Amino acid sequence: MDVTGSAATLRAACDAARAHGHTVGFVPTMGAIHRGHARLLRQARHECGFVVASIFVNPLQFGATEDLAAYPRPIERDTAEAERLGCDLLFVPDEKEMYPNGPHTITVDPGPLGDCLEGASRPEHFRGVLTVVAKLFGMVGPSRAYFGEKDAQQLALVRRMAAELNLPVTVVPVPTVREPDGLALSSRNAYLSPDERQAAPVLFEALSDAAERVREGERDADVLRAEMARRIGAEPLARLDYVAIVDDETWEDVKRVERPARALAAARVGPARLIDNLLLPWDGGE
Ligand code: PAJ
Repeated sequence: MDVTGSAATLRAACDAARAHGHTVGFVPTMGAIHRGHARLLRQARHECGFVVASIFVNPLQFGATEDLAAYPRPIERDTAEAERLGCDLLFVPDEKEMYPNGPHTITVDPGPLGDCLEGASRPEHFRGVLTVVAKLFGMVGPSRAYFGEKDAQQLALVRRMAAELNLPVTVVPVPTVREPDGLALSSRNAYLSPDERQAAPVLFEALSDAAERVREGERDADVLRAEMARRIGAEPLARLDYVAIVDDETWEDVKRVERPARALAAARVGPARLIDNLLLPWDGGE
């Protein structure tokens, strides 16, 4: 595996891979690689001739009060892990390489879906995400780019960006990887104390409970939302941020679960802000 911090070297390597007839697959990350990231990399390896991963803790997507400085950066372990997972090229730019002229004047506007849910709690977050993802797409020129369903709103926005800006890339969704007790893997789980770690699966439990109720016939989304909020609210170590049930295509709040709908939850557990989501069963599915 080659490792580079240079966008020019990255572009040349991707051009060469394409010239050899390889499909270029791309997995953007902020590092602290865990089994969630690993699943993206494995799928890319399976489907593409040339696999590029990036590690860049993107300051543009962190709010002023967020964990930018504290975000874990175990670069040696990450490099070994990317190599073990079959990555061909690891791009690890510094801030100067990504933003040589300081803050951008041109950014990607996420539109209304950028302002709700995660966007309501983290203003400007999705503008930062889409801007860096657009830049990385421009540098790598991937045919296929892999994103986790764990960050469902991010995945939906990247898909919309690719579709509406006619970017020549297929955005590939990858299912969420979880701990045995249901907690979705996240670099931020490292912030949890043992007690907080025990409390953290409450998000998944609330989402699974909603899915179970739908299976048993409940269709009223307000009933499901109230029950999810009650369940998370009953956990003393969790501070609920939001619960939602949205149409899986439009991301509008639904009244009744009669089409593919997604349940989402966000809560603060100790120092960590955790998010999770689950596609609900519906009559046309399963
Ligand atoms: P990061 O949080 O490092 O996540 C990188 C990718 O891994 C994202 O697509 C995310 O959805 C996926 N991922 C994280 N945890 C996962 C899990 N438990 N199961 C499956 N996939 C998981 O998301 C970002 O970085 C950044 O916003 C980025 C897209 C790199 C732009 O800076």
